[in-house]
Amino acid sequence: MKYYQPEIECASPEQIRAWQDERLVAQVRHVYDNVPYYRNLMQEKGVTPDDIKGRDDLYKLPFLTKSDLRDAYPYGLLAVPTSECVRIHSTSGTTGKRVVAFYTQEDIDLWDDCCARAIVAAGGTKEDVCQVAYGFGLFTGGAGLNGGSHKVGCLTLPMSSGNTERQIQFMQDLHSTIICCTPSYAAYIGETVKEMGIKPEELDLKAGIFGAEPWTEEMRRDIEASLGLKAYDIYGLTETSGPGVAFECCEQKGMHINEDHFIAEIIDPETGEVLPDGEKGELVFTSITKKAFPLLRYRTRDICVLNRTPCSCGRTHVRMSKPMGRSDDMLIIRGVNVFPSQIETVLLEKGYSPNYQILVDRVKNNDTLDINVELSPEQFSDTVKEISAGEAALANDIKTVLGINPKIHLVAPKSITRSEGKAVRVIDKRKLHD
Ligand code: DLL
Repeated sequence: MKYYQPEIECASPEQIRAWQDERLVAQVRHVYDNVPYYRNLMQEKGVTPDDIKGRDDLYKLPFLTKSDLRDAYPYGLLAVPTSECVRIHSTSGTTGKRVVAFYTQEDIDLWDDCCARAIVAAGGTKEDVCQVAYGFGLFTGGAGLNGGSHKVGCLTLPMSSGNTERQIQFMQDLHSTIICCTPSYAAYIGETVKEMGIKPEELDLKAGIFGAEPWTEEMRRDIEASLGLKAYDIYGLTETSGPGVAFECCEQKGMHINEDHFIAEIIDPETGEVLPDGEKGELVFTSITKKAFPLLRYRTRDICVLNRTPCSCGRTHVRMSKPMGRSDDMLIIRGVNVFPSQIETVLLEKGYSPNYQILVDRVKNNDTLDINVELSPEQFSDTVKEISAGEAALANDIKTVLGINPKIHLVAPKSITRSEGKAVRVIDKRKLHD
């Protein structure tokens, strides 16, 4: 099985556009009639459902942002009666901002289809044993991949995250072939596999479906080596259902966005102007099939690029690049824009582990950048001289990329807390002083 829904995933661009035009018109009407909050926004902008005749009119609609979601919390953006909703999910709240999303049974069904497409694109079939080690509960990761795995017909292990040795035990006993979790948790499982004296080739894993947080190509290679699998990226957010908005195919040159359910735009985050395909900017999504919580022109804050060139996998849906950062997690340190992924790339290229922590502070009006980097047991050395030389060399490498000088602290193995879900890698203490 190469595609889960070939007639949709490989539809002609004209067919995709026709679906989008028709569904958008109906969705705008549905939202206008049922969501007073958004109707007010449209009225303020002087636009009515009659002005929206298709995708080309999308730009006329107002944007929605996370602050709208907070203002309308919890029921203000719900577009159907609660009696028609069957489930709620919510953001993990790593940034303290809670978003509550609602689903009808049909919404869940379509979401599961999106996740099933991702699993099949990673080579999944009904012969596979799929271990879902994303968190279950309010977080969308566990439920989404679990639903997708059922649709594909995989033998599904709803493990949730944590209890790493038990994960590995099940992986061995049940011969799991696919693992789904955050990339940072995959790296942790890989590390534990090694500590338990198990070789990657002794596991049956063939594919991993990793997402929910930024990760670099270097991290992909590390995880692939430590678990003996091919690692695939998957993207999504609670506001648009969860994982499965976009996913990687075997070509791994960007993630195909499920355009029969979502219209993607790239905008300039400063001006809100729509940018042409190929330009870098903030990703904006319009859900055209969701009924309970259908967000129109939702600003994700994720910075990326769209690519419409044909993909040799046969899928015709537009591809998005890996998010290059979020417009709201970009750090400005001594006036310089810094994305945590830039630091991670240098660390992994230089042979350090993905266990690190970035600490930013302000001392006497000057920004400080400290990076704790954990050494592997092999790298760990007792001589202060060697550690200092390593710190100086790494500081220099990072300065070459960022243009500012960090203070590096090479720390002992296992001294940085591992993540079982989304890793918290940046601690910006300046926010506490402000
Ligand atoms: O993280 C949904 C998800 C679960 C995606 C499992 C993939 C796998 P939220 O908790 O609402 O939802 O966080 C959404 O996470 O706006 C991105 O900034 C980030 N993110 C999600 N997937 C990726 C990815 C889930 N593949 C926010 N690469 C998004 C980079 C990602 N960042």
